[in-house]
Amino acid sequence: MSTTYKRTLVTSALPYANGPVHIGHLAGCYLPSDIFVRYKRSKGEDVMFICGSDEHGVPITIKAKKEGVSPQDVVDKYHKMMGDSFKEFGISFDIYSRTSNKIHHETASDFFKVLYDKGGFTEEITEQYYDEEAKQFLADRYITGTCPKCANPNAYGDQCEKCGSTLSATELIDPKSTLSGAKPVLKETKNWFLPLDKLQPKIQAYLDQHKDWKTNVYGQCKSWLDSGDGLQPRAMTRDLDWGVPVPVKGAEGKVLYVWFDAPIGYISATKELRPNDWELYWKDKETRLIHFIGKDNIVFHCIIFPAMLMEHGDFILADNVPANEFFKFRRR
Ligand code: B3M
Ligand code: ZN
Repeated sequence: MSTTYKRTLVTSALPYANGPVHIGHLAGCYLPSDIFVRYKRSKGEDVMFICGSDEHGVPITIKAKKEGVSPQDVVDKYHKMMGDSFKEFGISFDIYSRTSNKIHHETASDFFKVLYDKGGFTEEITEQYYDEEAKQFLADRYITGTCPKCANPNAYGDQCEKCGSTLSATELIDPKSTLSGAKPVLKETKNWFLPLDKLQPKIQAYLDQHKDWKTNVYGQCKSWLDSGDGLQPRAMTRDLDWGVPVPVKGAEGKVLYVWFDAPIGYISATKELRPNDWELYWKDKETRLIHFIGKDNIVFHCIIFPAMLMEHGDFILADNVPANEFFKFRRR
């Protein structure tokens, strides 16, 4: 848009702390954002460059179980490794923070509370697989079974890696918990949903102002909005013990959905870096916010995070979301 801005806030996708940085991520996200920021700095502009490790989510807990260590051990190891790599590559973040730190937990928890108090969530009871031996609800990745499409006996509750089908855990034949080997049972659980269906008109209006975004980005957003029934409510809490605890009575043993807390990581990292004037970067209309991301993260940055920010109020929304393909290198 043609607005004149006083400052720019640039965020780069927070990489998951469960493996090293890939060359494809550098080429697709971190290098382009670094070039952009260095250009702005060279012109003497006020620009802030934010990144950090995304330290929650199910894959980290699975890795920890496999290695016989705690999730905190996993993220400590990879947070350090990735931070060092970015330094060695000369990526010039103003801060490289992490989502397991205290300021992030507080910021994400408060953010949820604000939405909750405004009636911004709907409560829904759904049936989820539960492991009676391990006494816990099972994320889709913790369930294996036979694929209903290709009969692969080792399909996961979210997808079959043999035939590539996306699955839901209840479709698996002979499901098994990977925690105990037990047959999981369906059990009711309550979670909090962001009613994206009701927010669709506001999101539509926001996207309508940004037809100038890259074609792949704008196109993907359009196809979400225009698909079948449009946007659907999405659970913002999970039955899991690793993450930011849900700050609500009756939500014991539940954490915020990793995609709820991770983008808030941009805000908490800014707070950490600039405790006294971080709000200038997130709430002043003369700040231009830009998210550099990989193409798999488009819906979260262009639909879900803006919806969260709108519902919260006060915050500015991204003016651009450049998303690139991460290159894949394959041995032939
Ligand atoms: N960690 C996904 C990824 O690394 C996710 C990005 C979070 S950005 C808030 O591809
Ligand atoms: Zn299959």
